Amino acid sequence: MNTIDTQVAIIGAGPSGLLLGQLLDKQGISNVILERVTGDYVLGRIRAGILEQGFADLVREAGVAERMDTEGEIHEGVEIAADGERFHIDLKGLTDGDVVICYGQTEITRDLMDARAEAGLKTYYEATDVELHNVTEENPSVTFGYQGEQYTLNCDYIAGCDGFYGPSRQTIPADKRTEHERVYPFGWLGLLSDTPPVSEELIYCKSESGFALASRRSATRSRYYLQVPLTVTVDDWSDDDFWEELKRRLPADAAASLVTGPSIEKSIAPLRSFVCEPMQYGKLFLVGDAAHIVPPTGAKGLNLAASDVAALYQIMTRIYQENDTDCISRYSEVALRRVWHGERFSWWMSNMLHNFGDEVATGMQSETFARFMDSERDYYLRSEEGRKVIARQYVGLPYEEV
Ligand code: RFL
Ligand code: PHB
Repeated sequence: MNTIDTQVAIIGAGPSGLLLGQLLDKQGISNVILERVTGDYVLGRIRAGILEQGFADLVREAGVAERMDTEGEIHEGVEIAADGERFHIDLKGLTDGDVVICYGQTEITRDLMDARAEAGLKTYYEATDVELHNVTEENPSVTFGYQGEQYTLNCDYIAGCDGFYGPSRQTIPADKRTEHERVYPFGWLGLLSDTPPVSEELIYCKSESGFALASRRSATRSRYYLQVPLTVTVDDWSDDDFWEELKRRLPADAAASLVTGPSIEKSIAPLRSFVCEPMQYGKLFLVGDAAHIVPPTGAKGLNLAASDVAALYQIMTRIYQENDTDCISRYSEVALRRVWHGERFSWWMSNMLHNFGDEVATGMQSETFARFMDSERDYYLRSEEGRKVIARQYVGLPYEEV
């Protein structure tokens, strides 16, 4: 058995784990990351594209912002196309000048991985059988297998950054946590292509045949999504089928100028709202998707992971620099307040912009629910105060001090 000592054990080398590790290192707090898959596998997962200001500032604080600040695109607005019209949400004008940055999660992850390697910080990729021990006691530890040998990682604290399916959340006894969940009756089929995007700004589209999103990664790389039933698989959709359906759902003038081409990635993500309460148990802190999932409609998943990281980073800094452990119990409260705002916004945007068909999840007839949502769009998209509410939440609510 090999033994390693560190201050903070981080489980998961997704954006949450990597960003936390980098920030802690800046404060001289030692940390080791355990990751189940290879670095290339992590980089192959095509996910978020929109970063809030708070996230970008945290990446700058971690000293890893150079490429994000040169290659990332500043987006001052987004469009919502619905009911035959295009509505412009002027993010910058409707907030205090706030904007979002369009820069892929893959790129942020790559930048963080490179910085970690450069700083000589340890990540065990392809770690097996990761198990957490003694999380409510003085000396927690994590055991794992690596290249055929067994390891024990002794630590002061554990950050569970291991996504929705990781072991951290399950370590909290079932009678000590409450899980809230809403599974939606559809998923998003995403397609990445090296084609010029159809629009400079993102277009969220509500159409008769379902939701679509026109997003981008750069002037030459597009990312599009279609709402699809849960019964289909990626193999059911050829590239030609995808482009044809996308044209049907985009506003007519955008569809007319759409440039199509071969896909370089295609995948389906189910839509879910999920929150685990509390997010801290003894010496274990849940961070990001390990504690909460949002449907991607509000572009909030990665951004909520970042606000968790910001809160935990403050707590760890206070523990190690000021010997203040009282702040530990504030983590859940502070993180969850912002998480629930993001959950509500993502749920609401999803309700407004998707077709729910015959699903009656709200205790009312599906046609009645659709009418409520028609009215919701009518009010929020046609009035400036409505667009202001959307803009404020889209750019992100402020971070709270712990
Ligand atoms: P991750 O990225 O899932 O990383 C968790 C890591 O933990 C590892 N792991 C383990 N490691 C060791 N031992 C084990 N037993 C382990 N089990 C798991 C996993 O291999 C993985 O590497 O969680 P993290 O770091 O919290 O990051 C969260 C984000 O990835 C997620 O919230 C966003 O991608 C959500 N999301 C979006 N968020 C935004 O803010 N803006 C967006 O525009 C946006 N678009 C999206 C999205 C998510 C999508 N999908 C596919 C779900 C678009 C899509 C389509
Ligand atoms: C993306 O570009 O992948 C993306 C952008 C905005 C969203 C979801 C996904 O709301």
